[in-house]
Amino acid sequence: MAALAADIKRWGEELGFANIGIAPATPGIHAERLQQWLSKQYHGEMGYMQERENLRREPDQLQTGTVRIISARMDYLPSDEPAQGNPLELINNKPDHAYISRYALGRDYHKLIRKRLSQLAQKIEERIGGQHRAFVDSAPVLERGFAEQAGLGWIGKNSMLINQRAGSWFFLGEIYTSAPLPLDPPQESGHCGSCSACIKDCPTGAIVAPYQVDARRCISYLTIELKDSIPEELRPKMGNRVFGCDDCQLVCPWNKFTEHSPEPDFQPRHNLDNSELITLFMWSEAEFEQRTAGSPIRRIGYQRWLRNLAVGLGNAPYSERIVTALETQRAVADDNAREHIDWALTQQRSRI
Ligand code: B12
Ligand code: SF4
Repeated sequence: MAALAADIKRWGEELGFANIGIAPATPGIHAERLQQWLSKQYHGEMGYMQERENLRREPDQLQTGTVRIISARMDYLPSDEPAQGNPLELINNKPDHAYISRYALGRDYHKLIRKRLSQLAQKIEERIGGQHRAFVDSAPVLERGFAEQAGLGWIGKNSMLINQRAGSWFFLGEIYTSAPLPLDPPQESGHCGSCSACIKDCPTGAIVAPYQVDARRCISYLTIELKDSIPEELRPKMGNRVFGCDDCQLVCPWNKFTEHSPEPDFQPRHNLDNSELITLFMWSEAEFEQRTAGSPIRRIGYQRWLRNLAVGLGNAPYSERIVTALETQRAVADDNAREHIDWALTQQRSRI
């Protein structure tokens, strides 16, 4: 089993993973923390977090016979992307430009990571038989908890898994396996020390206590998960962040040590890292469908894209071009998007 574990790590590297670690199939304290988080209703409209809670707590229920979780991480920051600095420039000094979170600039990671993990699972099966199943993100898996137990990093005050060498700009994925592989030691936790930059700089105050994110206030949730109206009191705080949010990673000192991704799939597409809000807002539905094919942005659909961009435009300095764009797109917006457009028009006109 020790030789197999070494091979799995080598195969993982060959498949583009930055690190692989092995955890027990018992989430322990992480399951209790999930329970606390749910009882405070921090999951908001993400009903799937509550409904499949037992599967998160008991890996064996998700995949019978699981005794170990092979946890893997893959860096995603594009190779020419600075880890800190420039993205903050876009947020702080270019309010008429859109900020799209770094993970969503290129192709959707789910397929790529699941495919690579399935290839790894296949190699394990060829070697020893048994059952080995790959998961990434959308499955009921406590990914950060297992990654911490597998020694891939520690859960920081912003609740991100942070790696001492690579910061937090990476995705996680797992293989649930019936192979009793030797366990990796967890990384020593608590490297955040007295730093609380993420808590202080979160635009909406979503990190309500160290390690606890109230998703209902998190811009990532508001722009990607929430289907209905974005609470009005939070809209001005969102600035130009129109799909996801990275502030709590951009200010994290550990991200000075970020490793960049060599994956061509994670390179920005369609100038999404440097576009005016108006340009994206004026896309027709057909353009949205075509330009977001294979991107994580596709998931929110055209109307929520308009909704989010309308909030950004409402927060931008007054411009006649913006008012005209809002009035034009009002005609194709559904009720929800239109309500946000009307809010944005009121904001714009209040600045004349
Ligand atoms: C639901 C979800 C969200 C929600 C809720 C986020 C949250 N913090 O819970 C929303 C939509 C807001 C979100 C946002 C983002 N997400 Co998200 N999300 C998930 C998902 C599907 C489940 C997370 C979960 O279980 N939450 C429940 C809470 C309880 O668990 P947790 O966040 O891991 O928190 C742990 C600690 O905070 C700690 N804890 C909690 N309470 C307490 C109390 C004390 C006292 C202590 C000590 C500890 C502690 O214990 C928890 C369990 O270990 C995972 C994928 C997965 N299947 O796991 C991706 C995932 C966590 N997201 C990811 C990413 C990239 C993001 C964003 C960066 C995307 C973006 N740029 O917009 C943001 C980051 C926001 C943030 N600071 O968390 C990555 C994170 C990779 C990493 N390096 O950590 C994951 C792993 C997806 C993936 N496969 O790569 N996400
Ligand atoms: S992603 Fe943005 S809104 Fe969410 S916790 Fe981090 S800084 Fe706050």
